[in-house]
Amino acid sequence: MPVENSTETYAMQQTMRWYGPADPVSLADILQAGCSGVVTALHHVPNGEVWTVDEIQKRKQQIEAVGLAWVVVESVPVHEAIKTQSEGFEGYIDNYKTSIQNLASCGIKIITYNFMPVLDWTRTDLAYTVKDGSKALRFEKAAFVAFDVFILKRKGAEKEYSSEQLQRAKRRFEEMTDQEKQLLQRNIIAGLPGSEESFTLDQFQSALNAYKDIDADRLRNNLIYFLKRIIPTADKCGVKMVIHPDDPPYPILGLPRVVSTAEDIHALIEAVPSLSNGLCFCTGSFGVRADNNLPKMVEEFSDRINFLHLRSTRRNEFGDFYEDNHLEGDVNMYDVVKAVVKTMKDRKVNIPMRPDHGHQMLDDLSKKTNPGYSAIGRLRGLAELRGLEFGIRRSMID
Ligand code: CS2
Ligand code: MN
Repeated sequence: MPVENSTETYAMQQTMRWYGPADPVSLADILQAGCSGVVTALHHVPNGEVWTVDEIQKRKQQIEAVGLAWVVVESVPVHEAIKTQSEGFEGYIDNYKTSIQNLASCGIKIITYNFMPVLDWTRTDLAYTVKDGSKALRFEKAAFVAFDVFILKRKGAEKEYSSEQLQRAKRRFEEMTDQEKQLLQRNIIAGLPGSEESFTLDQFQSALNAYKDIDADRLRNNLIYFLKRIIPTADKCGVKMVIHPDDPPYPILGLPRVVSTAEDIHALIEAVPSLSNGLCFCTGSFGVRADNNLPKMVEEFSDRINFLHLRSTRRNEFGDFYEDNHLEGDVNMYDVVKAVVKTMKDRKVNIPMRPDHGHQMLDDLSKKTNPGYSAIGRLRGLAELRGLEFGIRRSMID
C-alpha cells in the first residue's frame, strides 16, 4: 500500500550565494547548478546605511529575469558601533530596522547577519592543496598565532597561548618568507568575500582597541539589546532574522565571541523568545568545535533554523582545520540532513540551504574566483548534498 508521506513535499530549497554583478559565477551558472534561488546582499551599500526599496527592487529584478528568486539576504551587516554601543549606534539600529522593513516590502523575508567583532570569518590560507589537488580554505593555528604575536604584535597576546603554541608559532614565523608573511596578513585582515570590512595593520589595531573594555558578557548584552530593538520590527513584517555563528567558533585576537555554542544560542532565545529571532545553521562554523553536537543542535533549535549553510571541516590536535569535501571531515552530514528532513516535515517548511564554500577544482583552478565561492566546487557540494537528502527522504517513505 503506498504510504502517504509529506517528506516528499518538504525539501531543502537549493540556493547558492551570489556576490552580485561582479561575481565571476553568473546567475545563469547558478540556475544550471539546479538552484531555484540565490542568497545575496547589496554589497555596494556602505555598512550602516539604509537599503532602499529602489536598490532592493533593482537587484531583485536582475535575479528574477533569469528565473531565480532572491530568497535569503546574506548579510545585512551590523555596524561595529552597534556591537560596541559607541557613538551613533541608535541611529544605525534605526537604519537597520528600516532595511528590514524595506526588504520585507519587497517580499524578501529571511535576513542573515553575524555579531563577530571586527572580523567576519577568518582563515590563514586560501589555497591549501588537499590530497586530490583541489584547493581549500584552511585555518592554521601556528600561522594565526604568528600573525598575532609577531606581525600584529598585539599587547599581551603571548599570555593567551600555551608555551607549546608559542614555540610552534615562532618556528612557523621563522620559516616564512617576507612574501608569505604579507600574504598571511592579507588573508587575515584584508577581508574575505562576504565580510564587509577590510583593514590595514594600523586600522586593524584601532578596530581591536574599540573592544578593550568589552568582554563576552558585555558583547552578549549588546547583541541582546540589538535583538530587542529589531525583533519587534521583524515580527511585524514577517521577517526571520537568522544569526550566523562565529567562524571559527571561539574568541580570537583577544576579541570576545558569543555565538559559538548551543549554550550561546539558548541565551539569545531566552532573552528574546520570538521565533523571528532565528538561526542560520552553519555546520562548517559550529563543526570546528568537537563539543558542538550538530545533529542534536538541529533538533534543539529546529523551530528557529530558517537557513542552512552545509559544509564540513576537518580538525587536528593542533587546532588547525581545513574545509573538507561536504560529506567528509568531522561533520556528520548524514545525521544533520536527516534531522533537517525531519524538522521540515514537522514544521511543514522548505528551508533554504546553500553549500557553504567549496574547493577550487578542475577549470576553476586557472580562473579568478572568490575564495571558497568558485562554481565547480560548490556545484560538487550541492550535488552531493542533494543526493544525500534525496536518499534520506526516499528511505523514510519506502
Ligand atoms: C562565510 C561568511 O561561513 C560563511 O558563510 O562565508 O561570509 C558568512 O556568510 C557571514 O559571516 C554571515 O554574516
Ligand atoms: Mn557559513
